[in-house]
Amino acid sequence: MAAESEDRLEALIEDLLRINAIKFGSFKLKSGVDSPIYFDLRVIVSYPKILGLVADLLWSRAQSEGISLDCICGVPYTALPFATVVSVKYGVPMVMRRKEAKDYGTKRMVEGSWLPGSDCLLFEDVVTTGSSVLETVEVLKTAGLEVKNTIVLLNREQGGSENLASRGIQLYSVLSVYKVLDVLLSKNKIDLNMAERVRGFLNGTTPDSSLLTTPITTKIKKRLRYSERRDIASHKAVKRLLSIMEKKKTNLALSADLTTTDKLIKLVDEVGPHVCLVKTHVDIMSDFSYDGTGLRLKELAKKHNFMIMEDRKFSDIGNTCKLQYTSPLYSLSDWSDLVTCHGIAGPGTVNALSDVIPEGSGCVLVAEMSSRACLTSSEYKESVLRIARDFDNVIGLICQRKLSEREDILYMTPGVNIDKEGDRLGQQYHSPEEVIIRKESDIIIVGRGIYESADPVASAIQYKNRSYSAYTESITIPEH
Ligand code: S5P
Repeated sequence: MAAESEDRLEALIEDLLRINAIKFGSFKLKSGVDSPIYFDLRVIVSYPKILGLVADLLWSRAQSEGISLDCICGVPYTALPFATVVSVKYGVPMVMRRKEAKDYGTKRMVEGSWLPGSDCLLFEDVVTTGSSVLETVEVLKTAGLEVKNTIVLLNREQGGSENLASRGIQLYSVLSVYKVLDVLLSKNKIDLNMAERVRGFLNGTTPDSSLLTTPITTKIKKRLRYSERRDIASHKAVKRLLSIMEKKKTNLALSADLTTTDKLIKLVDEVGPHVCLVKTHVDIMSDFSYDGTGLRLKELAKKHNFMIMEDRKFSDIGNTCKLQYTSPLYSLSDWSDLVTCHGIAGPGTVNALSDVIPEGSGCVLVAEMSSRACLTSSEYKESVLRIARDFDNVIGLICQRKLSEREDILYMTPGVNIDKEGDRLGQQYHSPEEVIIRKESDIIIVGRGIYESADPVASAIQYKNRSYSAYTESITIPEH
């Protein structure tokens, strides 16, 4: 998923149900097949607020993917007003595809003004197989426009992406049909029976085959296994962490926020066998020393096979961060594999750290925070994602959910606790299942849930088992 505000997406899904743009029941499709779900997004045009929200979400998806374009076009008719509103709101030139050629005058199939070879971004309301996108692409190409990217409001996940990719067109979606089901289920707008009926229909039924241009190969979006992710990843640290997660069967990170070396080393030695990563805050310690703390942590990392992330949250201008990272007081590069970094100062921070972080180590960018009323707006998250994309040494994100489609980086989520909903200082907690299954994150980061428990090892095992089972559950969706 792109870095859209989850709230806006959930609000849109509820609005679409309210205005009958999404319907549940029994509907006969063109193919004669009975479908338990039906989308009619044409009605959106009569609801200006919803239309405005749709335009915002489509445009922000284009921005977060960094799509370069000269103009936009909506597949007629439903996506035509979507493109128009984007054009007006964001000052982007638009071209308009005619459905029928005029029988007098110019006989043009595309209206507007553009230079030959201009990049045109296409918007569509719903994609099933992608056939209507392809039809419009052909017309635009004939008129001298290039189309490499399409953004769809709702992807039915029935082969459209693969079909378009085979024609060189990348499809991005704002919503997937599975997301719609999850949100409506969580808000009690549909019951489990209906959700299962629709899932069964989507997984097991061939869509309107008369519309297919190439055979469907994938009908269900399957979560990739750690081993598959490892093959996709290019950064050594990502490969290493995924290998540890697979070998030790753990996606738990310990946030070892203890203030003395003795306590820290004892906890890490006990819990080390159960975690893939230990996260530290050296600046909260009263007695940190390079030999006494840093190097001992490094020995334990070797002994128990985990990686170390110093949660320094670098956030200053590049030069200062470089000085902080290389300060001999901490010698971070000698014992930590990863460091966290904010995006607030722009790309300069990561850029400066790239000069000093050794090969095989990397940065984890804080894109989203767990604290109440934090300031990580969707625009901010999108900018952080752009920085992550621009720098090879960014190996992952601190976030509350899987914020992008990228599979070559890791999504790590703090704010996890089985017993509490939060603390008195604004921390907000979720369960391991919520984070791994519903929010599709990779790693849970747990601090007080482990080190403040009466039996930290037993608690770590409990978090590990629940979080890893959540992962195995989400990769074992049956394929059809
Ligand atoms: O958004 C965030 C980012 C981080 S890195 N929220 C967080 O809580 N963290 C860190 O995760 C925080 O600094 C602390 O070290 C840990 C959470 O600790 P817990 O005791 O609340 O589990």
